[in-house]
Amino acid sequence: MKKIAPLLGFVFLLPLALGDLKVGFYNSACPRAESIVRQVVQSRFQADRSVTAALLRMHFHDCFVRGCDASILIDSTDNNPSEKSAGPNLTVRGFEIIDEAKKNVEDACPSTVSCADIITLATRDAVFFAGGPSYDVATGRRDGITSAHDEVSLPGPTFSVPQAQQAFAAKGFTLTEMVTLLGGHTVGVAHCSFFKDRLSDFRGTGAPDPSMDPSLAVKLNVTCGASSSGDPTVSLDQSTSSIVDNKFYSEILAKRGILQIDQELAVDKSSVPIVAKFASDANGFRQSFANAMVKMGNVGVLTGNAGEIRKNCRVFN
Ligand code: HEM
Ligand SMILES: *[C@@H]1O[C@H](CO)[C@@H](O)[C@H](O)[C@H]1NC(C)=O
Ligand SMILES: CC(=O)N[C@H]1CO[C@H](CO)[C@@H](O)[C@@H]1O
Repeated sequence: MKKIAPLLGFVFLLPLALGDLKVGFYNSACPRAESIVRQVVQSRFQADRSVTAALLRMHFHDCFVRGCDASILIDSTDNNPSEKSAGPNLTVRGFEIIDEAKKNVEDACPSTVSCADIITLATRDAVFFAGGPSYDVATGRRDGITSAHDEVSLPGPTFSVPQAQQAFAAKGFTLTEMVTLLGGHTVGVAHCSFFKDRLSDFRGTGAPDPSMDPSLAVKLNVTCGASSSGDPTVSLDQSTSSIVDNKFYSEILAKRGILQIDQELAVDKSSVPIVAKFASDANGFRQSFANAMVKMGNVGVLTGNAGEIRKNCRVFN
């Protein structure tokens, strides 16, 4: 046993080794790869600034299920209900952006650039176009050959900070990194169904969630109210909803978080100092966000000869 333990440690560390990922991995095999992706994201962004939110959430959902292996892109079939068909994935969007980037990259360099790298690069570019930090990402990820809806277990919007922390720790993230990554909610929207429980009879109290600004609760109640049809959406960051900045943190300090988990960050004693720091330090947040995004892009990646380079991001070769 004593002899085996260090060996096991070595074996378990191997898949985490990032030796095969490097900045500029495609420099010789496909020198235009990064600029082709950037061009697609730029033109999509000019037409619709919400692509940043779409890609950020897609990247998170990809990396937190089986690692960043583009498993989220696989279309469901009758005999393989993929990750896309799992509850939390229902509102993930932006697949057509990846399709367009993949098509253009395939035209330039067939079967060379992975879908997993395209998601990572496209997200990095979309963050930059939305006013966020500019950062290098290592590439060389390979695409996974499995995508199953029953493997999707992501943290939920009603999680407490300790519950969410457990989910993030399982992927190697600290509490500070979790608070940083939840700053991704500086852009994008949430459907009423994800937070409506906070607006009335919260947890059977007969009253709205006391941690929400009452005027915000009234406003959201109108948007989400009985007279609205379907499942409306509201901005996660009620201040600057399409800019990647630190305003999300001032909003939650002012009790103006939309999702319960977002508001919890500004309530829980362990996370509120981190929230307060980011709220008052725009540059500190930018730097931390860039670092945390790079780290998220390295979760459970496949490299070398593992997996494959998909030809079509929606189907296994
Ligand atoms: C505890 C962790 C998290 C929970 C519980 C959570 C939950 C949610 C929920 C419920 C929505 C609304 C979805 C909808 O109504 O369609 C959402 C949206 C979003 N999430 Fe998260 N999230 C988490 C972490 C993250 C992370 C780490 C990122 C990225 C760094 C992220 C980025 C986004 C973005 C950008 C949107 C808006 C999507 C859009 O506009 O289509 N989230 N999240
Ligand atoms: C929202 O509407 C419900 C149903 O009409 C009501 O019971 C609740 O008090 C309202 N909440 C707020 C904050 O206005
Ligand atoms: C984007 C996407 O593929 N969404 C799917 C999520 O799952 C539902 C139900 O299984 C499908 O109808 C959607 O097409």
